[in-house]
Amino acid sequence: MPTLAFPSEALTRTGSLNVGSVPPLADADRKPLMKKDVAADHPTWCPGCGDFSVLALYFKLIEKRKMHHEKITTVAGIGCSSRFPYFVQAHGAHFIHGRALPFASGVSLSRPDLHVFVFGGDGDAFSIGGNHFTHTARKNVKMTYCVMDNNVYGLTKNQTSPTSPIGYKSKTDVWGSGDRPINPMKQAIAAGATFVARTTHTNPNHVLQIMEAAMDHDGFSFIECLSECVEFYPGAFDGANPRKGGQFPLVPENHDVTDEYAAYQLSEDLMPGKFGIFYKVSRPTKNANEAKIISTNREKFAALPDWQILQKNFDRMK
Ligand SMILES: Cc1ncc(C[n+]2csc(CCOP(=O)(O)OP(=O)(O)O)c2C)c(N)n1
Ligand code: SF4
Ligand SMILES: [Mg+2]
Repeated sequence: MPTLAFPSEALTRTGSLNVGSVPPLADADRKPLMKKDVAADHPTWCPGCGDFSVLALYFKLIEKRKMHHEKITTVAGIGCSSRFPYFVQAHGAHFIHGRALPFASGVSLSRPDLHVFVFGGDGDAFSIGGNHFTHTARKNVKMTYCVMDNNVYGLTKNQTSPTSPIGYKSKTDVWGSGDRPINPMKQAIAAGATFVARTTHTNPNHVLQIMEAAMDHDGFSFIECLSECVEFYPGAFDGANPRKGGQFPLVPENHDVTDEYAAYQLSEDLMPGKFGIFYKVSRPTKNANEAKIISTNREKFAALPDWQILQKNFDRMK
């Protein structure tokens, strides 16, 4: 009876289970993945939706960084943008609205060999998921969270989102929104994210550059990626698109990314705003802190299996 090696050795390069006796190929000998190997179902977004470019650049990232199927983990909540994992032929989850981050935290903490990517919308991130955003950022759980901000709820057909500007007319604000929008960059910095960057779907090279830098960051990396909803909020980001008469101002070269106050100041200007890395600092991750607790306890109770160590903890709580 063939035995299954678990987890990564159990998968061949095509992602299927390796139940035979042929040993898996070493990473260096494996064929790099191309877009066609990871592109799943045909995306069901409206033609022209900004989310298409973000997905295409994620495929480019996978290709460029030579990731293998079993190492790609794509998690999302609910929304047009959150349909992302459906379109990626690899591991992932389309989870509950606003709850992608707690799910992703579990994956990240239990599988240190993976880099978890989370994609979602402004509603998913800052309305229903606002609390999770704050806590995942402050805990510095290692993952990359890319919010595809279109300033509207797209999937549910045009309601005001937390990033809709004052005056925006939607089904929930027929006379125009009167509520001050949140500033995602400030929110991320204040919450304790250790990597905070901004980009826009209309500048593919920049998106890829930011995705790579975010992936390489050891901690919670947050990207606000402007992504136009052509159906309900067309033209929302023309001000940041030089092809539509707007501007694409980069973060100044002399900006100190470790200066929290300077990062705040950069976040003041909303449209077009600045593009690039606003903030990047090094702080212990929850992953590292938990790994330390686990190894200390394993040493202390060396003779016990994991479940008995866990049982001992439960017993202490009685
Ligand atoms: C608990 C719950 N509440 C509400 C909804 C309905 N709902 C689905 S997506 C969504 C908002 C999506 O907006 P956003 O996150 O900005 O994504 P977009 O569609 O704009 O990409 C809402 C309110 C839901 N699915 N589950
Ligand atoms: S409704 Fe908007 S966000 Fe949703 S797929 Fe269409 S263009 Fe994209
Ligand atoms: Mg949205």
